[in-house]
Amino acid sequence: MPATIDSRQDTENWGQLKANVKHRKHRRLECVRAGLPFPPFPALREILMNQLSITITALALLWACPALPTEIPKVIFDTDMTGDCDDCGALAVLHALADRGEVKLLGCIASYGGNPYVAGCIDAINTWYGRGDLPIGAMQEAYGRTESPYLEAIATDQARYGHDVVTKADVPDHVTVYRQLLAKQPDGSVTIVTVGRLKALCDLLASPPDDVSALDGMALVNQKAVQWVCMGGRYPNSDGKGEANFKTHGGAGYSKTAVENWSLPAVFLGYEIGARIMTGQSLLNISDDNPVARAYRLYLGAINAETRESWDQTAVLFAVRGAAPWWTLVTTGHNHVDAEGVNKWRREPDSEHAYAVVARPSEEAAALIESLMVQPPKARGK
Ligand SMILES: [Ca+2]
Repeated sequence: MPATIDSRQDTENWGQLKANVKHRKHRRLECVRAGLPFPPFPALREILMNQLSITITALALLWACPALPTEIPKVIFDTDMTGDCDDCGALAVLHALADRGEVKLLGCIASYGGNPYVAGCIDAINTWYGRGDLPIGAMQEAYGRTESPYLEAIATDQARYGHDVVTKADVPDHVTVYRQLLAKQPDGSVTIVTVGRLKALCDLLASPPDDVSALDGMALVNQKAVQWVCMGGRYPNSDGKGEANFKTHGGAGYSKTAVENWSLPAVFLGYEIGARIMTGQSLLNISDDNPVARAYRLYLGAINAETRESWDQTAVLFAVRGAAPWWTLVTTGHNHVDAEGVNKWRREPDSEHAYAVVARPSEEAAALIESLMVQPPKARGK
């Protein structure tokens, strides 16, 4: 991928944005779709103003929506935390940004149930960051991979982390919690971030009305969500390669179903976005009392490495801060996913889909993600 986007792409994106903002009713959705932060936050403005090399596009996009609403993003984090450590890193980034007042984390969904300890590891991390009471829903069926170098060690160490969830049996199922979290929120306000396989999201979309809501899953999502941010696929296409979240561990059919059925804005951060952003080294110097550091130490030890790609962190960073300055968006077209989980960007017809393109050197994004992952919790415990 190019380190910076060319001027033709800049012009296309900016022209598309202007047209959208001018002609469409829901200006806020357009800002979300374009990856604009809502609201603009001081840290990003500082970065923008201090970096002379920032593209004109990034500045123009930032100021394009001066009358943005003042609420911070509300996020549901849907994770397959099992076989890789970047899910733990992404959850750490979300908590760090929540500590900075930039996002409200509503709850977590474990989309894998093959290993029973996913929910316990999530709860240990949430408790480390002082949010041990955050709702967690977990896939109760044995779907997904089972092997993990860190889940059981962290989930069962209640003496060290003080959390109260150990296995998926200790929490409700993923659909119930998804529906409860959405039903409580104002209309058009929730960002769903998925950083794994899409079975949990598909189960939500297919869910019938129940005691939680008279709406079926599709209607509930369309009423309560504002966007979906998805780490999945490769862009502009994954021909010949595929991408793990979209293709492996039985995920292909769910990828196709989720992408085809989602009708609100959806932004995809592909394999190529996180693959160049290497992080985690700083966590190796931190005590096992931090469960994220322990997960990285165990995972990196198992693969004999000192850093790891940051696929999942890019999705949460986008969900909270938007595209600029790290990425620009291609917004014209739609993401086509076939039954094998292979995706291809098609220019027509246009849709609510967009995908991210690298706009800044990966080392800069890595430094930001690394700093957020090691940011000490504002408060710990329940
Ligand atoms: Ca993941």
